[in-house]
Amino acid sequence: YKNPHYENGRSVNVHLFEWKWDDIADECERFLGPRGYGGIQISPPNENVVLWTYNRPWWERYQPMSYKLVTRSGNEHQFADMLRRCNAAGVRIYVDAVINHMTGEPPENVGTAGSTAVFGEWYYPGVPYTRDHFNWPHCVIDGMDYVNNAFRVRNCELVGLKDLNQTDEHVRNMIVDFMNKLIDLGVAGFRIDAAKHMWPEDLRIIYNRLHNLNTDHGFPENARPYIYQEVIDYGGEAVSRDEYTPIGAVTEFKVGMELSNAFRGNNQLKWLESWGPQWGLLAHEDALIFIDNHDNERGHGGGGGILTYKEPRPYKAAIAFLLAHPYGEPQIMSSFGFVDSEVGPPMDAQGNIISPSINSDGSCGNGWICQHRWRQIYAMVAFRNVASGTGLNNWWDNGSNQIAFCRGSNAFIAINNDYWDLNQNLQTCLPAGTYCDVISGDKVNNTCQGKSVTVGSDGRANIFVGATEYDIVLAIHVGPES
Ligand code: LM2
Ligand code: CA
Repeated sequence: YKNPHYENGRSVNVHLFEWKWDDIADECERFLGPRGYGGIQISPPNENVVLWTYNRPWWERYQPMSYKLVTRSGNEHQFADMLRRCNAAGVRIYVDAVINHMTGEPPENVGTAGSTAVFGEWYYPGVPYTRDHFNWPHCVIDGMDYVNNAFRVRNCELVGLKDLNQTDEHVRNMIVDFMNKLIDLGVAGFRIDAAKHMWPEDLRIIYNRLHNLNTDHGFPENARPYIYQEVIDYGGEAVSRDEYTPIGAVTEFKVGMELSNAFRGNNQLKWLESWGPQWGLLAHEDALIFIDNHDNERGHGGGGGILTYKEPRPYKAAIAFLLAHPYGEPQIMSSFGFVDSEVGPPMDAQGNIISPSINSDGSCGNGWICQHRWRQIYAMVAFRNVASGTGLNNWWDNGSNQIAFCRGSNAFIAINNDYWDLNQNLQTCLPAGTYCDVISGDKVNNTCQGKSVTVGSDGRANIFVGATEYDIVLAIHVGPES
């Protein structure tokens, strides 16, 4: 369950938050496939409650009404078409699986597929679930439970969302049928939403009943779905991330916290020489890593203090380090712009999501940020692909916030987070030649639009990253883009 089953030569999972299935299919063919991205996390594909009361917030999608594949992102036909097209383009799809709970008791009770619920009866006919399928006695998690009561964290309600009992056979069957339907349609795996709130023993049983990935979509025989479980664990809680690593991969939230801290200048970059488990992080093969996710990007999920697209200079540098370093399985966020942390994606008066437009410079419009289309980010996806299979070597630092390292003899990166220029003759580990710095500009018609670096026969080059430059990163590699 810890292999994302990327196609050869690909890496990096991008969360296309609230995107529509038709738009994702287009993006696979016109951008993500050609640029070497490995996969996409999509928003929950199953029916959720419609909340006009709050002007269709993004979080309505974390309130399931049924497992029918009808949401603002599209219907089942569009979902299946996306899977065909993205898998054909070499890009995998991972589903955000909301299986801990059903919708709570919001002021409305009609779902995106038209299903209704009788909240007072715990009755969800669209599945169906009845009273017997939820945890009893009814209770709601409070703040102290996270510190000292794992039972209540798992068997009481998360913010009033009706808490399913995954120990019940009917509940297991409904969840397994839902997930197997998605696997048969061609998905490569799942983000398990709110995994902390479910018992690892129950999850293990559910995972073991899942089908192998669909070989018609290019997956190898006997391939198990990739499973990354959302467990927020900064330490000191009754539920630990380590309870979940025996059954699948786990989100490592400490990565975003530590790298945000460092790239904000609150910890020296030189310490990153020991980046990885020595920092108290999960083992490499267990860790799904990211700077920001859809919750902490907007101060939800106990988040905050995390770098986001709103602080682009340190954010891009933190992502560059995340992608350049071999540790963990990286994911990047692709957002819509927001001021209000509750507001949903760009939409028209009827509540239909407005597609991102694509500007002539490749960036997105209509309110979409599309970090995955930022040169400094897609260039580092190519860097990671070129560096695949190599280790980290020739670490250099200046004793404070200037660092550089090689990935085998395939790729080299330098980062300057000091207030003075980085100007050094460094070992790049690359064959002699002239390379384009992929951060400061694309290579067009064999010409660098940004900086270039000349590597001598000894592998050394003069590396310059000025303190006031637009970006604080320089990256070169043996791939065609550099
Ligand atoms: C998650 N991971 O464990 C998701 O990443 C996170 O985005 C979800 O919360 C949460 N768990 C449940 O799946 C979001 C959002 C909450 C929101 C819930 C449900 O962060 O604010 O809660 O989705 O939509 C909202 C209201 C809350 C209300 C609740 C139930 O904000 O005040 O509680 O709905 O009606 C009474
Ligand atoms: Ca639960």
